[in-house]
Amino acid sequence: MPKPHILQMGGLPEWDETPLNDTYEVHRYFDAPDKASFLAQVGPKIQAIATRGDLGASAEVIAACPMLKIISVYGVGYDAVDLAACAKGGIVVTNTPDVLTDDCADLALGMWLALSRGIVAAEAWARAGDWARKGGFPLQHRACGKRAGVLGLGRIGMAVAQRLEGFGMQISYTTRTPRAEAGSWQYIADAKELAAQSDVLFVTLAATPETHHIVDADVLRALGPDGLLINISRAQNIDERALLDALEQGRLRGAALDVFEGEPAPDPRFSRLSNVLLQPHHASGTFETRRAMGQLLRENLAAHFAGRPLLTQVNA
Ligand code: 8YV
Repeated sequence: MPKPHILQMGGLPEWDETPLNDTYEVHRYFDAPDKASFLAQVGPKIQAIATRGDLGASAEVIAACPMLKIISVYGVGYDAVDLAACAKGGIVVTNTPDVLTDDCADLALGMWLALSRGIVAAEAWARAGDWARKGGFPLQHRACGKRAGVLGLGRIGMAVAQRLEGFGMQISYTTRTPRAEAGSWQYIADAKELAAQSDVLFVTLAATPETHHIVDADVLRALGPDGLLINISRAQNIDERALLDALEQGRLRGAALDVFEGEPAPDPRFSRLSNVLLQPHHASGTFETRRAMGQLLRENLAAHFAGRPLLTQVNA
């Protein structure tokens, strides 16, 4: 049986690359020096795309693959996949939910604690000998027992909120409609109102056209000069320029960010700030989770080619 042809948009760990290469005729888009001529050459053969959450698949790539039937995303977020182009071409999209929820929530909590308590600067203080030279590290603000706003109470937002309960936080959340599972957590319909009632705002929303810049200058103003912002979702949920202005002008105490508009090269304005904690988009980056994500990506492809129901399809 000839192997199906798939287009791979970005690098994956060796433990995924090997089985993919064993099963499929893999065409490595990310290695091609001239993407346009590569697509023109291999596009007509492509039956499936294997991509990552951060890379997705553009309308241009999809249009170059007339035989394409499935896009399997390594990641829960599929905002970088052109869903309109998929709908037009009858292409199904799958993602990797659930398997990454706990690690993403863990990193969100870790980022919040590190930012609140100045853990990164304190480590440098101890390491560089400032402790002996200058004395104790400057006092920081308490993290626990404050008001937390969770913007987006999906799987990851829920896991973040559950962890925050252990820190004695008063939890409020914003979603389109109140969630029965939220128990005693306070539902606040509006993002600006949520920010006004929060000391720390966790952004855990899936990115859609409706959530674009949902955290704008007004929301940041409502969070206020004592507020902290944590983003483990997508950069486009935040107006990054408004955030940088607020941070530079001391209108926000701090931000911890795992995602950036220009990633993998964040705006250099971020690096000049001492009130930020910057992370390289690795909320799902553990061996355990990445292995499970790769397996789910491959299982969705295998189900498609065997004519079985897909495990985690996201579009109709
Ligand atoms: C990954 C992600 O970092 O799940 C997502 O939506 O963005 C992440 O899990 C990414 O897909 C791996 O490159």
